[in-house]
Amino acid sequence: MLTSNKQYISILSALFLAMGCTPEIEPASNNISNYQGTASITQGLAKSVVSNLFECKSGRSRVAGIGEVVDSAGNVWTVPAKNLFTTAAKASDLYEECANITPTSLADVDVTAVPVVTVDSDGDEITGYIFADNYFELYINGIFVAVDSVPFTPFNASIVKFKVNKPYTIAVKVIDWEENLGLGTENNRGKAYHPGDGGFIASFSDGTVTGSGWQAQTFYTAPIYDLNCLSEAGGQRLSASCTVEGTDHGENAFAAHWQTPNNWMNEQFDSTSWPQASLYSEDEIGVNNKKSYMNFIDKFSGAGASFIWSTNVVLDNEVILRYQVK
Ligand SMILES: [Ca+2]
Ligand SMILES: [Ca+2]
Ligand SMILES: [Ca+2]
Repeated sequence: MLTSNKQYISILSALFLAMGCTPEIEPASNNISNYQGTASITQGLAKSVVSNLFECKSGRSRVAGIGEVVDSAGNVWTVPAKNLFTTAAKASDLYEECANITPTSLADVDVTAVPVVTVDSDGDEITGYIFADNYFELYINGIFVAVDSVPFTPFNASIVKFKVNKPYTIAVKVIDWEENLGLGTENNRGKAYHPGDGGFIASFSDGTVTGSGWQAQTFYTAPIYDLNCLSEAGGQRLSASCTVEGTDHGENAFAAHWQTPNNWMNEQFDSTSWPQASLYSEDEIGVNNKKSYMNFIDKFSGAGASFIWSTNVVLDNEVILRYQVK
């Protein structure tokens, strides 16, 4: 069985040579038309459509823009992902430097001020504690609860409340934001095109925590410098063999896009083919120096929650997470 375009090309090349012909096939790494996976591929910088979603009133933040990039079939892709930041209700802040909300622990947070979203009017009231690198949109049984109040940086933490009966379904869109729109990178660690990482952790007052029982599917993977490094197995969209190194010359990077289903947040949505979430340590996500995480660690790893994402926490930049609370 042919496992890669590279093998296919080398076999074709050998055939051509045996026939006395010169092969005229470009390496698949440079040629979108040789890509055979299910993603739509774009190449290069997206056109900026929103220059910056978020102004940090107190302190500094990275520019959180939105872009559009067109694939070879003419389809327009929004990067880093379609989102509701400008229009939807923001989650209450546990910690948000730009708004000068910097409590040292949960004891200093007025949790009674957090609005309660009604999913079931006779349901139990549940409180959720959330930290996302970088941004989340939360739904319970398809009912919208809140979006993250900071799309990119600084790192913040959120608290939400909702009333629901078990069983119920948590669905979260998470975005690892990017500065170089469409390229999956940011100016960081001394490189102009550094691929930042994601990560999501949450606990809920009914004992629900993020972990390997959750599902995680990716919808946007970038930067990709060699399309041969992408593969798929069952429902998995894999990029483990793609480089995660930063570069000063990432302007021609490829990106892989998959359409998000319209009803991904609904209880009835069938995600049975989706992969199980991958777990990441606090060291891997790099939260040990972040007060927005450490000041509430009792509600994160201290509550038994793990950081989750898809299989590639660096390159997968739009991920949807789902979990049914039984
Ligand atoms: Ca955030
Ligand atoms: Ca990334
Ligand atoms: Ca990030």
